Amino acid sequence: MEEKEVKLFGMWASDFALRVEWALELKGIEYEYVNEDLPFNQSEELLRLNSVTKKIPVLVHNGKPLAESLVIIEYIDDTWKEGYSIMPKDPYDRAQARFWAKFAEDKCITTTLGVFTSEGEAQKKVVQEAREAFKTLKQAITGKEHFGGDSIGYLDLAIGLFAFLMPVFEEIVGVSIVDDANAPLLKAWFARFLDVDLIKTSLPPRDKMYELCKERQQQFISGQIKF
Ligand SMILES: N[C@@H](CCC(=O)N[C@@H](CS)C(=O)NCC(=O)O)C(=O)O
Repeated sequence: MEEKEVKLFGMWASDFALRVEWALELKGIEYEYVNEDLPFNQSEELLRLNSVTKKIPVLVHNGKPLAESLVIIEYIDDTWKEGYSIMPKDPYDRAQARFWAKFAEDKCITTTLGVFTSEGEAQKKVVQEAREAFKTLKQAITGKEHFGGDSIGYLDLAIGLFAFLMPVFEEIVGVSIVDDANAPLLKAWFARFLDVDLIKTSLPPRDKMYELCKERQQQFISGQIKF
């Protein structure tokens, strides 16, 4: 079979890889998908392509590899300029979108994983931090249908992983982080984002995801894997 110009190394349950899949789908780019066996059996090819972090996702375009999901999304938008615009056009809006994406990476992802992998008093503390972080995100969505405006864009792809994963994490841990009392605008956006056709049809089965998340939680807690 002829090798495609674009290849994505991902893993079926990876939220970071899903972000890139969404960007490729929005642009209508054809690509070959390589599903990696994580966390312990990365392929030789992946380790060669991303010898720095050894993580997925890795996008290979015309033989050249690129890592880090948000960097890849910007590259996709810069390279395939026609059709759907993922980044905002205005430089200030673009910078703001990057600011909030960094905030989500630094504050929301870290605290959510903290809740997921801690117990007792330590967990109570990090639950509060996570709730505050998600409450703060409302500034970026107030008055808008999506973070990108009327349609989904860069920031929606960056934050979208929570729309699917947060309820799964909350169910496993038995605490609520994004709810109608704490972050109603964000909770409502979760539903709108998951209702976008492209997103709806790309999500892995919830029960399979639930089982995998439980397994990962034990691996984190026992120190077998780190974030
Ligand atoms: N900041 C990275 C995170 C990527 C990441 O954490 N990937 C995980 C899978 S979801 C991975 O490859 N883990 C394997 C490992 O840590 O060796 C991105 O946005 O691309």
